Amino acid sequence: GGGETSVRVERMFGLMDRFLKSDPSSLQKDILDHVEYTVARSRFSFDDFEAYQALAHSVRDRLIERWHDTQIHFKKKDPKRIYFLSLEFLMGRSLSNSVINLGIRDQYADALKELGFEFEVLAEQEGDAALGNGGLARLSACQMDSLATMDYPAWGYGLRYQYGLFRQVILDGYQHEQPDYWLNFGNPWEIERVHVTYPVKFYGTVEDENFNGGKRKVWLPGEMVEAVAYDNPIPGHGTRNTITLRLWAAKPSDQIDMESFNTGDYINAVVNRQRAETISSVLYPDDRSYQGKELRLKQQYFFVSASLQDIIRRFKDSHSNFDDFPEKVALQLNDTHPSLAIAEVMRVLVDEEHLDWNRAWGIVCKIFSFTTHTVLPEGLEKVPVDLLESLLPRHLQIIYDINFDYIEELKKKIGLDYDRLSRMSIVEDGAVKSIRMANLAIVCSHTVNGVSRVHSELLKTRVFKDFYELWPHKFDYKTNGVTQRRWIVVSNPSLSALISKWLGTEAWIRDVDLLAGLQEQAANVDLHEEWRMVRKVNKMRLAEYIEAMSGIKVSVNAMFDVQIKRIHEYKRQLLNILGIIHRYDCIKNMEKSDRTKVVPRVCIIGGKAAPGYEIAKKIIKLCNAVAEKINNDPDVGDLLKLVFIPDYNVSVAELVIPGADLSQHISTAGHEASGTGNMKFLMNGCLLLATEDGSTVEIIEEIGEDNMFLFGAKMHEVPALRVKGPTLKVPLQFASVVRMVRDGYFGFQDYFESLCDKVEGGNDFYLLGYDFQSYLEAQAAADKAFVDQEKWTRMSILSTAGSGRFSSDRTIEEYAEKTWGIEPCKCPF
Ligand code: RUG
Repeated sequence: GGGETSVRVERMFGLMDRFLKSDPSSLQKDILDHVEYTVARSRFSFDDFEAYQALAHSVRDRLIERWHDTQIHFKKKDPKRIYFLSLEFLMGRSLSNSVINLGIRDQYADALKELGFEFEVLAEQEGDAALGNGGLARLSACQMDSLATMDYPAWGYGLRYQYGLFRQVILDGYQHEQPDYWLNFGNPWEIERVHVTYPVKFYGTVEDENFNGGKRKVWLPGEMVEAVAYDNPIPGHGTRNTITLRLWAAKPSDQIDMESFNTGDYINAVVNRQRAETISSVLYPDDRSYQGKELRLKQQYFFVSASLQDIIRRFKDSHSNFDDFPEKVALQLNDTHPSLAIAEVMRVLVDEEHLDWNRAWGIVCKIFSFTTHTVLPEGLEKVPVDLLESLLPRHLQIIYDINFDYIEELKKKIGLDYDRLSRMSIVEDGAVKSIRMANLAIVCSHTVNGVSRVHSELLKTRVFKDFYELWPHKFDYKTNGVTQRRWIVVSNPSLSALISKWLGTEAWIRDVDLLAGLQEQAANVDLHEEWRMVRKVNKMRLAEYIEAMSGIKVSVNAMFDVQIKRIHEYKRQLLNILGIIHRYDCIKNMEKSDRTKVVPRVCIIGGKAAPGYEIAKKIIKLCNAVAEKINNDPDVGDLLKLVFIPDYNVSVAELVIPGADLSQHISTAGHEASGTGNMKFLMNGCLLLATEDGSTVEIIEEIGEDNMFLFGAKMHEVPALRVKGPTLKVPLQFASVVRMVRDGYFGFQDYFESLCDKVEGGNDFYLLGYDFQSYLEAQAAADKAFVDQEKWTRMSILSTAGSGRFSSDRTIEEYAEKTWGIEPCKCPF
């Protein structure tokens, strides 16, 4: 009876602390309990890694508590929710970020100290969660942090790859890839939900079935796998809200295929079932060449299907009419990777929920929004029709039907302009007939956005021009942002403390516009002194890391000049290296007495090349070959060092960015959709040497061009320069540094030949030769500014002060208000 239940509930409440306590002795007891009972080591003997595990579990308990409350609160309030679908999330480490967002970092540090452990040392034990390639994936992670902090009712959905992005090992200067089996030692930051599973179907046939006097389509799948949820709680800062990143893992289906078990080949039947797991086994390490691989398509559909089943189930828990769906659900497509979701929603509504086609289409048109992250039309995904037909036969039919209706409408609007119709079609007829995923996403989404203002301009005037002319209202831009929690508070604690001290508040951690308050102090000598001190400490930390990793000793008095990002021709790491060769050559040819005037530099380059991207791999080798030469040349000494940091990832970035004086964002204008590294350096008071590309254009507007070092062809000049290509005059210095590489000055003459060919003889697509002169001038200006430490420090302070606009809090607020139509839903404390 009711009385009995309430006695039981009361008893349960009595047994429970409402909130886990966070005083030092409670934390110590928790940690030791986890050592003993979770990690199963004796509390009298455990090492740093075991201590980290126990610590992580104790933090996890606190996360779970908040997470439960948040989910219950969301359920009760039933607000409109945003579902962020992304095939990639680069979360990096979770420990420091979690305790900082929970507001209990100092308590943990004190508690650990008494037990004889350093918080920072234990934090170093954690490996990165690297379920993504680069900018796009880290952006998703920053946005999750902002969604949680700003109390939005949000869910992230993605794939739980068993192998994250490969580990990069450098042997003899060459990149080698090793698997990242990141789950080897368990993952305390996720919660396995063995009961949250959905079947996902593949292959098979589509049949017509009689239904209500008419016909309907039934998909008879040929394969079934199970998607199991793994929940990663994402805590907000200064709020109890803790949202969910739900990642799916593939497991063999519970529905036993009797056929294969009855053949008597029991072992093989089991082994076949095991193959299901390969779907979520490995992240594709190539961030922009789509090869039409079946496994990739399977991954996309697998995560989309499981996520939508989950989303629809949640909707149906409290609603019975699908017409209300758009009032409760917003679906964000992070690039084209999840765009099969469009066909899947149609399939579920029509085939399973039996809505008529038009009603379903009306719903679909209101729920999807699409972000594209690329500039190049060839960067857009295409799926061969044959592949889709065999893997997802019903989805292909649906896409054809969508396309048919859409093209009919289009003809009414634009007439029979067949060129344009064929460009705008979702289906591409060609040698390989294929589905253009971007076109599908544009046609079916209510908004399409680029990730910086100039990127959006390119979309409107080039990449998606036809669509923009048809639906101008669909297009807008949301300039990317990064979270200051991770990129200042977690990774640069001394700068964080300094900022709070000078602003007299910590409120900037949630309201980053307050950083502008530093502007008034930009000339204050006391601030200058403290600012330089903080920067020096960070440089010392970085110098220690460099020495430990490469044996190279660097001087902290030198300018630390950093370029860290994926290796791509358009990002022009090669321009950087050729500039370094030029600097080296100048020093070599200088009178000894003149060398005292040289501003010492430590050039740091880091980044991974996609395993199949030959030229990018050669760039890495060249960097290492040049480093070998320079670093061992006694003529040069501390005046110039070159360091290639292996296995660049989120936690390496957290160490390198605070220690950088100068950072390079030097893509050929018109190629970087946005860039987000520039924002992280800016926040940390690092000066930018950059081209006017992507979001850098907006950074210039915030801090002024005097506050950075700009160079290079402008975006509108690039197309004409390319046409002129072979007739362009290239500076002598450029020819001469390329000659050094060609002539084998750094060894490996044959190997580098094709690399040199890429930038000479009219092949210089990315305009390295054309931009070289102005690049060297920008570098010289940076040297000059560095000598004047007061000026430099002022510029540095103004960089941080002007970085407010580039917080992902601002980006997320724009999405929430303009695109998703959602409101905060704050869980009471
Ligand atoms: O290359 C872009 C960056 O410019 C951008 O800042 C980042 C986040 O929007 O996304 C990167 N990107 C693009 N990563 N993968 C792609 C392929 O579409």
